[in-house]
Amino acid sequence: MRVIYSEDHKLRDARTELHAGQLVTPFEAPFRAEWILAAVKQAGFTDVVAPDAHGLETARKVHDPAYLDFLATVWDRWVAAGFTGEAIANSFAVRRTSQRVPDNIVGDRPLRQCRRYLDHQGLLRGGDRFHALWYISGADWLTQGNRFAFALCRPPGHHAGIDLFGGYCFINNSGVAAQRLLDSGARKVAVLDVDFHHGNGTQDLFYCRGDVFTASLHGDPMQAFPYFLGHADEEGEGEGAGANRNYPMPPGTPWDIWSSALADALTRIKTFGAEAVVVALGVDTFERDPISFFSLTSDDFTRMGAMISATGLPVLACMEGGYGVPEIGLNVANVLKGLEA
Ligand code: 5XA
Ligand code: ZN
Repeated sequence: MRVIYSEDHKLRDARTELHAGQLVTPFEAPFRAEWILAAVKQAGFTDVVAPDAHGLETARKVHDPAYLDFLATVWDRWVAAGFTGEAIANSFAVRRTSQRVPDNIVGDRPLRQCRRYLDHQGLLRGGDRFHALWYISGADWLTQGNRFAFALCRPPGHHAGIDLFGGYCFINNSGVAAQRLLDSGARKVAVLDVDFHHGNGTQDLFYCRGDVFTASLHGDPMQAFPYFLGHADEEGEGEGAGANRNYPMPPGTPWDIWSSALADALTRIKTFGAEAVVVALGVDTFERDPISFFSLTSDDFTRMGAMISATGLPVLACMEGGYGVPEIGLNVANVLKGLEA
């Protein structure tokens, strides 16, 4: 198991999060990666290397280049407009309004599109916007013939769509990694999202494509973020018809129900003909996660890794959610143990 990690993740250190109507200390914070790193090392995963620097070439194939330009320039434009707090939209283009993009940064399309997610909207600052996508080095490790890699990246990525950000995510790390695998010779790959929250961004990236199967196991969007995508009848369109699978589940979902969904997703990934699996690895399915409502135990994460491993496919796990409880590190380490068992 190659673990890919860089201290650069600390550059992402948001100040505020709008949660339950209050500005709170963000759940998605640098300590998470530090706790996870310590736990995976303690569990014996000591092959920890820094990612290679990458340009935006692969990201441009899954994100709108204009969106990437927006990310690259928004902070400077925000500051130039005289704003000092985190970049956040406070004015939205709702029904029966013009879709023209105003000159003022507050009206820029991606910034106001985040109304769809209405979540933490503080934007990356300075030079720290794109380092998370460097973790596509994990894809290269698989392409070199290795079976497992774990990209311990922050910020997470699975809510970042073609030209949208939200839910702490800006660049879709798993999606970029999947694209990298394809560019390196794989004909078909899968992104398996086991985070508690629906991978709406990943679904958006690949919804009309036939070369990436996307499956997401998550809290029912009728009750859980991101609310507006993640229903079972979203199955892909055009060339992607049949290549998206959602498994929304209710509060309290335990391992026996959750693992039935996982078994179904893995069967479909094999039938699809995926040559590798990128796992969007959130551990916020844990029973004591502070912002989620499933009931998985720490031992269940080992079982999860073993089930994914039983596909026989190369696996790149990319870090997504999991918050605020000491077990996040143990739970990630258990998935890695299960993969290698
Ligand atoms: O996987 N996504 C998350 O964990 C972010 C959830 C944000 C909820 N406000
Ligand atoms: Zn999550």
